[in-house]
This record gives sequence, structure tokens and C-alpha cells, in this order.
Amino acid sequence: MNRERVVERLEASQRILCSCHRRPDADALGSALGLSRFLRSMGKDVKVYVPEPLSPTLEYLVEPDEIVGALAPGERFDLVIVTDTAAPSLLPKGLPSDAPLLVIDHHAAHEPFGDLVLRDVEATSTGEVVLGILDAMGLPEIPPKRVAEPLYAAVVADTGGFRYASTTAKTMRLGARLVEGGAEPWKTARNLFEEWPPERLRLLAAVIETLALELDGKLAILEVTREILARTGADDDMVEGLVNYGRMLRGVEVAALLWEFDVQEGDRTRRDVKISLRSQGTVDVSTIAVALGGGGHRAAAGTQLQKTREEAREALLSAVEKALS
Ligand SMILES: [Mn+2]
Repeated sequence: MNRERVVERLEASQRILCSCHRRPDADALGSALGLSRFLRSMGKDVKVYVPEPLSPTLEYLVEPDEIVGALAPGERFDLVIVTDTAAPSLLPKGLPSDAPLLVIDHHAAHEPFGDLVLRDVEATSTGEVVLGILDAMGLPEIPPKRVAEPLYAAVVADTGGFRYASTTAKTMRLGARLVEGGAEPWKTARNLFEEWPPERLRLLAAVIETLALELDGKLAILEVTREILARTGADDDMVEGLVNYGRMLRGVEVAALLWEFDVQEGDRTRRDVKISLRSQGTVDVSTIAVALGGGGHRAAAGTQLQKTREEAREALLSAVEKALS
């Protein structure tokens, strides 16, 4: 573990840019916010850079003007940090390349990049990795609320609310500590999991209708088509988490969600299919995702294919069949 080297580098840096992977989730953003707020409290000049709109579920974490969406040309930093980022292709657009890059992550499937990497695959979340760094830098036993709240959101999101197999007694103690610091469990759960716009429930109803059970009921497939999104008035942000409904079924070992996704390429649009995968526990879905060119964790993984929905479905079926045999 090179936590000491990371701490040394953080202490030696004054102008720091903190960012996270594209389409940030609560772990990515919460880790960046918790880290940047602590570093700022040490007197450092820290900017948080997220060059795309945030999911509305995460807005409650962010203070006014806390995030910048653009950088001045030629702006210089001593250190650039990205949290929860498992591959260089997931880096946000416009990240300065002339400063050393520190990568903080917990993904098992990780494509090495950056100048300094702190990755702990045992950690439930990048938020937990950040907490370890802050402890080494003198975070009080009861952390300040502004640091506790985003890190708590990170842990809650990546453990499914302290439910997944990654949750241990240590995770619970960590949660207790962040709550002692002022993180609010109901506020967090409500914002992350329950503040649905009506379109999202309509999307769920339409997606449930697509359910198909394959491979003797061991594989559940759900689909999100552009037609469904248009019909229900839902947008892409609302698709997150729908795959979990497939995993709820008795006998299902792997749940998959096929999601038609438009990618802007210059002035034309390409239609890809994203595949999200969830395991009930026995199958390592990261191996399925890697076989399909993606990555992730044992219980949650994904990939993106330049294929039609039908082709993606065929590729998925054969990859899952292989993993089940
Ligand atoms: Mn994460």
C-alpha cells in the first residue's frame, strides 16, 4: 500500500484539482467532495472539477459554487486527483495533462494509469479509501460534518445501504463514525434512493415488462430502449439501478440490463448498447464484463458494445452461459 507516498504528495501540493470519473455516482463525487473539503481545511487551494451536469440525486451533496465545470486555459496545478476511476477512458473531458495524476480507486478490474495510484480492492468504496488517507493526515475521530456527509453517501451508495457482501463490521463502524460526525442516514437514503420523479417509476414499469428469463431461469434480462425512454419521458440518468430488479428474482444468478445509449461522435450520433450486470453472489460478473470488453466488481460490472441490441443480447447470452458452466 502506498498510502504514505500519497499522503506525502498531498501534503507537498498546494494547488490541487480534484475530479472523478465521467457520469459521477455518489461514490465518485462523495469521495472527491470529502477529500477536497478536508484539503481545503488544511489551507490548500483546491478546485473540484466536474465538466458535465450532475445527476439530480447528487445535488444535495454540493454547496453553491463548490464545483467548476470549466478551467481557464493554461491553469496550472501541482496535483490532479481522480476518484473511483477504473480506466483512463473514464476520465472526464478537459482534465489538465501537465500535472501529476493521482488515482484513488477500489475497483478490482482496473486498467493501470496515472502517476500515483492508491487502490484498495478490499474497500467497499472509494469513500472508504479516502477516509483512510484523511486519517493518515489527521482527520479527527469524529469528522466534521462537511467531510462526513459526502463520504457517508459514498459508502451507502456502494454498499447498497450496508447490504452488499462487501459490508463488514468495519464498514458498520465506519458508518457509525460518519454519522457521529453529522451524516444523516435518512437524508442520505432519501436523496440517493427515493427522490424519484414520476417518469422514473413509469420507466421502471415499462422496463419490468421487458423481463426475459434465460438459461433455466439463472439469467434475467431487462431492456431499456430509446423508445421506452421517449414513451415514459424518462432520461438516461434514471436508468441507474434498474438492473437490480432482475436480481431480486428467486433462482436468478445473473441479472443484466441492456440499455440503448446514444453516443455523440462529432456531428453524428452512434447508438451503442450498455450492459449492466449484477450477481446474486455465486458468479463473478466482472469476468463476464471483461470478456465483453468492460470491467467492474465481482457483484456489479458492465460494458459498452458498439452493437445492436440483438447482437449485444447474443454476445451476453454466450458470455453468461460460459460463466455459468
Ligand atoms: Mn465506487
